[in-house]
Amino acid sequence: MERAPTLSRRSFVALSTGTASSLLLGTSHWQAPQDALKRQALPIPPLIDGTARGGVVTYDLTEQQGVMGFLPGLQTETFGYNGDFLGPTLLMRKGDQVAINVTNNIGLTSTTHWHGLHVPAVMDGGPHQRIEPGETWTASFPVLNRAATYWYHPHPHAPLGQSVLMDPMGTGYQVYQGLAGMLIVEDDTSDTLALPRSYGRDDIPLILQDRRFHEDGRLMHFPDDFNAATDPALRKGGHFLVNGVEAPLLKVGAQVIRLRVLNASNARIYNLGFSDERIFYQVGSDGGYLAAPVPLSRLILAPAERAEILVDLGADKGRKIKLRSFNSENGNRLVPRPLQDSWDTADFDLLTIRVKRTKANAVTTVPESLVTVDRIPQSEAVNAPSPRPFELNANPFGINGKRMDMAIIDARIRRGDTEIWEITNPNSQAHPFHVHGDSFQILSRDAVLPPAHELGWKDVVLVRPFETVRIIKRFHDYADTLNPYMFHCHILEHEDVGMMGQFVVE
Ligand SMILES: [Cu+2]
Repeated sequence: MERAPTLSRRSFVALSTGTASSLLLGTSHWQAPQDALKRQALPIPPLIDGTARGGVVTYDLTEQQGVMGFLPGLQTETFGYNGDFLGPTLLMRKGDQVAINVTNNIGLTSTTHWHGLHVPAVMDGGPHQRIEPGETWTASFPVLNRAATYWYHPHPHAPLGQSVLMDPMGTGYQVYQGLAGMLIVEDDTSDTLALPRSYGRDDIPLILQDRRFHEDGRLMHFPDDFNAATDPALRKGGHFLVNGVEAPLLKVGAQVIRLRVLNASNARIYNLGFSDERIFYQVGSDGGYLAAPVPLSRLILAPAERAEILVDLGADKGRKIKLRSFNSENGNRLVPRPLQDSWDTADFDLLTIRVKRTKANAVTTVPESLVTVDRIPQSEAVNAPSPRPFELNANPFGINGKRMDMAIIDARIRRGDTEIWEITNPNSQAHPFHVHGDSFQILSRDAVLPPAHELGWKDVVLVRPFETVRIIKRFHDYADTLNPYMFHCHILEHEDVGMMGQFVVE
């Protein structure tokens, strides 16, 4: 019997390395997502753990053009890394020195950003690390992050202009076309935890995305065929893809499974839960494990956020359970009425889980505790009495009254400092705020300690309408006065029109 690769070991066998196209390919036949019809199986992106050469673990990624069959009888032109859509899951080990070669074959200027990784700014893959068509860019860095689920995606910034939203050189366009992949870091701590760790068997990557199509199958980009008067100015849609397939089927054993959920949507916020209203357990947030599993019945996941959750299916053999987004419960609280589409306020299914027999060596219990999360003391911050302010502006889009300008450094931070940032959202729309460079911690939401599942390491925080959020972040290394890191809204259309800024550590 084929053995599933084990994430805790260096020596696992990559699942179908190099054959992303056979898994995430246009030969797939879309099936209407009704129970009467046969659902397509959830594709599992190939897992690659790199090639060790001379003390460096090397990964190769190619941004390329592809074709997918998302809709019956129609072909959709896409982009993907090493395949037609999305990309392989990169597995990294904390402490390793890695090099990632990224070749750009999409015919457009691009970049590739390691979302959540603690890397030098010049290796970050932000807007300044351009990869021109036909070129290869190599990012090399030591893996300093804790074990967690990270991801990678393009991060180009098109020059501001009237057509910036549909500019193929923007981040929103390139991610929507399919350029995104998961990145898993493991470390000595994760090795010791009694968590499901067989990639694709009981440790399942789930990349959530929504899409909207033209009648001929082309992906619809704002604003080419959107009606500006009635459509929200965002790339959203009513086709919900998980790992590139609409409403797929996952078969797992009657045991505890881990879902690594990544919201790789341009703009959609999900309110996750299960069709039978069961309790699930969040064990990890953007940048690490939580102190203990947090029982939840709902989990809001904003663009770019990740959550690792455990689902105990031990008593569910023979049952079917759906992972659903209960967006009807959001009402107008996250996306106000003029900006809503019907899926912002309706429930919809993302994934059907069919529970089979318990597999050998299955994890059958949810652990009581996980790791020690050292909360950064506020007294460590150099600016605790007056946190650095970030006001999110929506009319026009910007931060602190200013649109992103590639030539302007918006904040200079001293190496060695710990800072508190205060993010205020005076708008009726929620904005997921992301900071590059390393993980941070959330101190408060409207001066109140956040809930337990937000007390771990984060790199994106959803700032709700009229809310003030304080985060604390260390800037202890990688000084570079020339190369900035970004902070921005991770609604990609907002980022593209200028809801972004730059800071240097010096
Ligand atoms: Cu925004």
